[in-house]
Amino acid sequence: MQYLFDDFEDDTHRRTGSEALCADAVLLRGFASAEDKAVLDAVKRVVADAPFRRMTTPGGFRMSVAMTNCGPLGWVTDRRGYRYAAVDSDSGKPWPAMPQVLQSLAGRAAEAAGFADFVPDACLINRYEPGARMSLHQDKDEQDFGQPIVSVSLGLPAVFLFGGLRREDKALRVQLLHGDVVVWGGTARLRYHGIAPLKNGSHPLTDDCRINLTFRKAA
Ligand code: MD3
Ligand code: FE
Repeated sequence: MQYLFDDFEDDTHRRTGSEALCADAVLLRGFASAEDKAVLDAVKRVVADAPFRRMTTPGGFRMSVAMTNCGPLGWVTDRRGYRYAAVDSDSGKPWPAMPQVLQSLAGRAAEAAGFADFVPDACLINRYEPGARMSLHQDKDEQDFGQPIVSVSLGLPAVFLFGGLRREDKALRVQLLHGDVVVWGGTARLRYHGIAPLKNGSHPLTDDCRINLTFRKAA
């Protein structure tokens, strides 16, 4: 009878279900909702070992989004460039291991979107406070663009900007809500994307912020 309940939720609250954002990008509405507390607990454990920090771009700008990582590799930026690194330069230690609940969620979401056996080696964790934004960019620091990226949104809602393969292409806007998961693969993998400045708000599980996790196969 699970499907009846799922349909009920779709039709009355739009909390679950999947929709294609474009070719090869699947939005799984509410896919992480049932495990939101376990996911946020896992994030807390990571952050205890590798605190959020605002990194510097190669051009010398301090990012408004605070970041940390877990897994064998972590995405970093500094004056030397963007790259994946095995060591957190703030602590001199490897990034914290990827909690099983996070690895499992990413694998199940990829599977639901048609990517079997997705095993991420990097999870970038972004924290947006009101006003924080991410300008249009491509994710191209990974070695194999045939591997998808899975993103999980928690806490305050954000407007996701979703462009084309060229920076000039007009960006569509879609709201990402607590519990939403998006899987980007195939032709969507190199689309420009970003996040509009976060609006003020309060969420029962994250207070005044939005947390986004992106799972990648970087190496
Ligand atoms: C489309 N993060 O960390 S997640 C990033 O909400 C990043 O924090 C945003 O862009 C955030 O690089 C957006 C959605 C997302 C992530 C990766 C993508 C969309 C993507 C890679 C390719 C195409
Ligand atoms: Fe990105």
